[in-house]
Amino acid sequence: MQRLIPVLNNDHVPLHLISVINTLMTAAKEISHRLHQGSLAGTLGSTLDENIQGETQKKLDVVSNQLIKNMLLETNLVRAVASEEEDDIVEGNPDAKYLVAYDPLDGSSNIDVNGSVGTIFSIMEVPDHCKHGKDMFLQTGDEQVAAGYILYGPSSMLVMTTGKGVRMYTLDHTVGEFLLTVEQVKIPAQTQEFSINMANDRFWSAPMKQYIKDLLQGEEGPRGKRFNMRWNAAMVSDVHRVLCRGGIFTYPADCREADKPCKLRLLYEANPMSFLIEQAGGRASTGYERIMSLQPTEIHQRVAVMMGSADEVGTCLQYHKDIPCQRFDA
Ligand code: AFP
Repeated sequence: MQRLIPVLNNDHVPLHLISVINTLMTAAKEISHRLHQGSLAGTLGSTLDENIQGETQKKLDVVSNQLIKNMLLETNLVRAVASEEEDDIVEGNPDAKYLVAYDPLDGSSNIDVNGSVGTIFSIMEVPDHCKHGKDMFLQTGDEQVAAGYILYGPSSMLVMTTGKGVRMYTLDHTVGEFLLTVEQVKIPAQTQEFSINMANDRFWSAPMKQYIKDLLQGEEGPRGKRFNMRWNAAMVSDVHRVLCRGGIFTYPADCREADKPCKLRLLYEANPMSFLIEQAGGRASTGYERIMSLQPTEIHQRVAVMMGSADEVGTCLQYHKDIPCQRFDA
């Protein structure tokens, strides 16, 4: 089986970008090891701190964030990093060309119950028009040069793209290498599986309520077929399933908190996942706009997400076209 670096070399990925990706993999191997140690590593549980998102930080959130940040900045190939766990960007080599936005441990509320979690990353280049500060990161998802995630499940898997399709690699712990295990990921256009947190039903907009209501009516309803539901409470894990066998993953806007209608973050969750989904033949939308076309206005901004099997996402978007409503997120 092919190792990661020869595959990237064959794709003519620039050497410095390969080095940045390889550094992320080194950090991921350490995170994978600590996670699989569980409570033996002494890093389960929460800290007494909250991150900028207002979420209690798990010890492994902090450990993973520090690992990735320090290893990336030590390469001297990274101009700056933006992390879910950092209030502001952290500057690196002023002459470097790569920017890395990442969620060090997505799904971290699953850690203490031994659930799947993952690291999500998005890599961009420093734009010609802006060489300093957080505005460097305010680029559309279409500007990403690489994106992916490491899913720490029963096996640790890297799923990534550099714009030439999506490949999956499995970590071989005996040799400490990510080996190519899926050469080309293609999402089926149709599906009978949806992924949403149903507990929020009463807070959704009218189009979303109707879309889900019709799914739940199965064969007798307007969709004319039965659907199944999955919700792992970790975007990495739910999107991985969609990439493996199709489906629609959605975290729509809702009216629970007027000042926070959306949950998922654009720069280091929605954009990298959208890059993967589109490269694998799927679609990724807010319900009204294509996610990778959005112009970010701040590094931790949140966005509504509907992504996966192209035809099913299209059906969901048709409900948003046909049913008028006052958007929570606009
Ligand atoms: P945590 O990292 O705080 O566990 O949040 C995970 C997440 O951002 C995303 O990965 C999940 O899809 C989503 O939140 C789960 O949200 P709910 O807990 O509201 O279902």
